[in-house]
Amino acid sequence: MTVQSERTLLFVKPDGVMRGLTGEIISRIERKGLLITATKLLRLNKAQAEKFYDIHCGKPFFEALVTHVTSGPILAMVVEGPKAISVVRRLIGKTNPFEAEPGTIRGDFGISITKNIVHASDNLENAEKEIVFFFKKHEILRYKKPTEEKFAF
Ligand code: 3AN
Repeated sequence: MTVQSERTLLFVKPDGVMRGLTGEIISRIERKGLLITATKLLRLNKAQAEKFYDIHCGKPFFEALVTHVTSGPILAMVVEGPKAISVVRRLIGKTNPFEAEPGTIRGDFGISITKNIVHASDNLENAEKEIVFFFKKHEILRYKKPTEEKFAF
């Protein structure tokens, strides 16, 4: 069976950055065996946040979501690996941290549905759109883990 390598967009929200959880989150991604191929610390302005979350425009939580995500720095990254989109979604857990399983990022660290620590793309189409939203092509690197390289001894 061949498993498709995918790329997905993950960002640590301002609550996660300001609570000092970026290292923990990166560590979980790395320990799972996924590859981080781009990363950037930035702060979204209101227009950017509204564009990123335009699918939620008009929903009752939209304003709180935009307010939170623009309240401080976020750490965005491109994550690659076998079935990366669904694997990362499982690592982060359900949207509502009160329902997210212990062992997931939201289940372990979240206590608010607005401040739910991380965002991750939920399907292939959105992943590609979201990667382009944050990163230019040249900012995404290609490399292999040492364990995947063939070494000459
Ligand atoms: P996810 O981030 O798990 O993909 P989405 O895309 O449905 O979830 O929602 C985007 C963000 O909007 C969530 N991360 C969360 O912060 C916020 N959100 C979603 N649903 C609610 C809700 N019912 N009440 C408050 N905030 C919500």
